[in-house]
Amino acid sequence: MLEHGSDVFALMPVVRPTFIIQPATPVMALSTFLTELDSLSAEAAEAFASAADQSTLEAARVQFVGAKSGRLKAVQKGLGAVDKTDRPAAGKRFNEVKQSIEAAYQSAVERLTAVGRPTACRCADPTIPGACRRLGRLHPITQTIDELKEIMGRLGFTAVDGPEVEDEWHNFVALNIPADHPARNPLENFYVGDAAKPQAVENASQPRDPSPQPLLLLRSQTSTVQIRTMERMRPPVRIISCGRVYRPDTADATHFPMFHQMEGLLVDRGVTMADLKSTLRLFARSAFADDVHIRFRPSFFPFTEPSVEVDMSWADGWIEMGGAGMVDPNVLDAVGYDPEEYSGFAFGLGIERICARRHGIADIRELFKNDVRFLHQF
Ligand code: FA5
Repeated sequence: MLEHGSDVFALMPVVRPTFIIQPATPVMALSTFLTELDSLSAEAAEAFASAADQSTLEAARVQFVGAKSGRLKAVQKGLGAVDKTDRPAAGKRFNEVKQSIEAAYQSAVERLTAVGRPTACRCADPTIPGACRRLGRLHPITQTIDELKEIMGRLGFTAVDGPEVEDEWHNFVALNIPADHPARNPLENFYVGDAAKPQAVENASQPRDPSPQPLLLLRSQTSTVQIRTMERMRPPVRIISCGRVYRPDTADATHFPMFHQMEGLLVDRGVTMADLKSTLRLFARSAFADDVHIRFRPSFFPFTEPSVEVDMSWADGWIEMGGAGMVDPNVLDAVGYDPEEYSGFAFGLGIERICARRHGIADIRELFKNDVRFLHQF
């Protein structure tokens, strides 16, 4: 037994250190290591993807990721031979390749397992959420038209339609627009056919165009429907007509070459301008809000006398919404109404401007881009 404090080393034999000369570890270039890794990765992916049955897959697994003699293991050992400074980069790439080889193996396992499953299980899985169908909706202009019809219906106006391809009689002549009026200029309209052809009828005092093929155009205003309605009805008349009209206008924030108008027409005994204004005021309050103001500005339309521009205003200024006036006696005459007995008012409002104002749309061109992200808001 040794005494506490005795010098234990004094009892041990002196061991002289032996120096064994080890062969130096060969240094592997990083590029060589990475090339080896890449080809291993490609070969393993190919082997797993092409394995047609479980036993081929198992053989590939042992070859590439086998714990003892798998090729991945062998490459991992080579990591130690990579120069110390390159080792972090080599290790990082090794881990990535290892994960991708394991993922390739896993997907091969799933593929071969699925092959063995009964077909019925593969096509009907009631736990998978259904495909969500996006619901469509009406275009904001169509929604606005529906609301305008509803409002005017409550004021006693019936909605009627008219054709978009019109003859000159309904678009101009019966509306008291003579042949030399600038509104009939071919450059101001979309004529269908030869607009240079001389017309049989130039104004309403002549008999109606007897030719079987009158000159046609895309209607430039819904006022055409005033004529078509009065031709087939006797007073009292109380209609609106909403639809497309076409003009070669340059598109900007408030104009488009195709747009929509709401035409209104009321013909009866004793109709006055006061009826026109109260009707438009009632309409505006229903379509917008109680704080809307209405202003009539003197204007000229060949088919109304007197004629006005209808402006509406909110806190931020006046906007022109349309034209209006008392139906011109010449127009009543052209459709066979007695102007001594009947009077009437008419108006035509721009539906894009109404829609834009209701929804705070700054530029009416947005309405026609057909961008569902925009349209879906309404
Ligand atoms: C007319 O079209 C007349 N037919 C209105 C009328 C009817 C007057 C009945 C008298 C009696 P005007 O060209 O001003 O009028 O057009 C009426 C409204 O249509 C304009 O105030 C505007 O709101 C709208 N509008 C006109 N051009 C365009 C366009 N290019 N794009 C969008 N809206 C337009």
